[in-house]
Amino acid sequence: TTFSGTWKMKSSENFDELLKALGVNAMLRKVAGAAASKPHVEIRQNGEHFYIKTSTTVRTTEINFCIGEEFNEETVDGRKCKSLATWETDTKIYCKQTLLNGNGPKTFWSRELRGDELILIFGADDVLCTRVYLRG
Ligand code: RET
Ligand code: NA
Repeated sequence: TTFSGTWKMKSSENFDELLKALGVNAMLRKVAGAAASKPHVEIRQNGEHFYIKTSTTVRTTEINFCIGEEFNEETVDGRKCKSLATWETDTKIYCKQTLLNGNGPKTFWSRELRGDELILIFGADDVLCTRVYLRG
């Protein structure tokens, strides 16, 4: 089985806490939280190559990467970073992010297939946001 397919979010924990840890102000957190509650995710996996498109009404991101090869992306709050994804297990990708400019909390994401679900975790220092997706 692969990550390929379209995904709909079933639950989300701590997204607001994550944005707080990233320094996003209350007004923008409100807009971001509302939009991020109905994301549409499309993933195409070919072996170790991934394309992930995450769409919301206010922000859509697309990433293309290979496991073990550095790539450019943005943190959840939209800051440019270098990223490196590695297999943590054979069904879980761990991606470490390094900001290109300035300072901020240490950030990462992980994406794991668990049964029918895709578990996405965003981390900022010790704050974890967990988002569960189902195919659909
Ligand atoms: C920022 C800050 C500036 C204002 C807005 C934002 C919106 C972020 C959103 C993120 C969605 C993330 C998802 C992740 C994966 O599940 C950049 C925080 C509006 C909408 C859906
Ligand atoms: Na999401």
